[in-house]
Amino acid sequence: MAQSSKITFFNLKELKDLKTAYETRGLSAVVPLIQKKINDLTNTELHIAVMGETGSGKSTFINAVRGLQTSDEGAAKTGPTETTMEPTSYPHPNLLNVCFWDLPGIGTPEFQSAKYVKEMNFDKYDFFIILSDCRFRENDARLAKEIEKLGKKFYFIRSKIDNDLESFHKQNIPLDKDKELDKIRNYCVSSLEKQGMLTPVFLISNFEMNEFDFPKLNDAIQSNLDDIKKHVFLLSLPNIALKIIEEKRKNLKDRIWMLATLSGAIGAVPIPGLSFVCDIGILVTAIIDFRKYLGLDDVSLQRLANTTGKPVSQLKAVVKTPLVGEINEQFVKRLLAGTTYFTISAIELSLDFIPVIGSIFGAGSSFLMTYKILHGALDDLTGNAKRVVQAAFDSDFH
Ligand SMILES: Nc1nc2c(ncn2[C@@H]2O[C@H](COP(=O)(O)OP(=O)(O)OP(=O)(O)O)[C@@H](O)[C@H]2O)c(=O)[nH]1
Ligand SMILES: [Mg+2]
Repeated sequence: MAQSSKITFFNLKELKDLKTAYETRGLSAVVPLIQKKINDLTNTELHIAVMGETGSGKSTFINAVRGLQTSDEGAAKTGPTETTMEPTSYPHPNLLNVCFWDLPGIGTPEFQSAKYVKEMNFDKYDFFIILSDCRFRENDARLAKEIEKLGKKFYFIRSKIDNDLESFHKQNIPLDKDKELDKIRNYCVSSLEKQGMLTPVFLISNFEMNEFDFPKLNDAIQSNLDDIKKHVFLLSLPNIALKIIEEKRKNLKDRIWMLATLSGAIGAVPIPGLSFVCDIGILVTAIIDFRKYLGLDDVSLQRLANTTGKPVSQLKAVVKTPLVGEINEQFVKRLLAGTTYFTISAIELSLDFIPVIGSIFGAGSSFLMTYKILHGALDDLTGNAKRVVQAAFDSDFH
């Protein structure tokens, strides 16, 4: 199937290893290879450093990208008296392997970039965000050059863009929004150019993360990450736009054949009384994970309600799936028994795209059941997550 032929997450060598393992040692030899990949996709760490002058909005940004308000548990303290003096880590509330680092301000004139790089342990970060709420200065450019020397990526963000636009309203000045944004963007880019740094600048408001250049920033970050880290980063994004939900669906879909293969392998080498339990375990865990990544668990819904100022009951009212209740063995057994609950299209049932092993599993196998149920569950959860986003933002934007 042309549409499904791309196997993501495995490079050519890994696919060859899978094939060889299967051909020489059988199905059970494939299990650890797939298990390792799923483990990487779930647990690979991502460390993101956030820098900029005092008051530029670092802590607020770190909260916003994690879908948190300052008042939420685990949020970074914000405001004029909360200056960060040493690197502070802020784990993502749903993905503990994703960590944002709030680094101390770089405002002093005697700032020494090389010393800062060493003291802040730049080696450990995957990429860097440099924020400013006005133009960028010499210190920002010097830092970026140090980051470049390490072969790492940085992204310049001009924050508080809502303030700039608001000032037009306050003074009753007519506003051509795109023109004004271009002006600010160009101004920031040229302030960096003057420091010998040719690089894009992304305009954002920490209070309206689904607006302005936030989508472009995400695209830029993703384009510079390897497949595994890109997957982890994408899953960490707040569920604030239909595009993000849709990208998460595509990424999670690419995990399903692996989970089904594990389930199928366990089913194909039955341990009396155990195999069924193992298969159920895979399904229970996957459904709970999918739900969390798509922001449909109770805590995530509450957070989105806090962010948007909507009562959580209004968001829950558009959620219409049994998958938001308790997911346990009994629940999954009921799903398996009710074969009509989830349907699957012919295209998705054509398993010829699955490397090596897809074709060996017949109808009714553990592989196929897992494959069907997880496809159905993912589509069901995605539809609900999209309705939640629409209800939260009262619109059907992007
Ligand atoms: N309007 C607007 N205000 C913002 C934005 N981001 C942050 N702020 C406000 O700016 C002030 C400073 O934000 P912080 O996030 O505490 O700044 P910081 O960079 O962490 O500051 P230090 O920790 O002192 O270095 C707070 O009052 C925030 O509410 C934004 O995008 N728009
Ligand atoms: Mg701070």
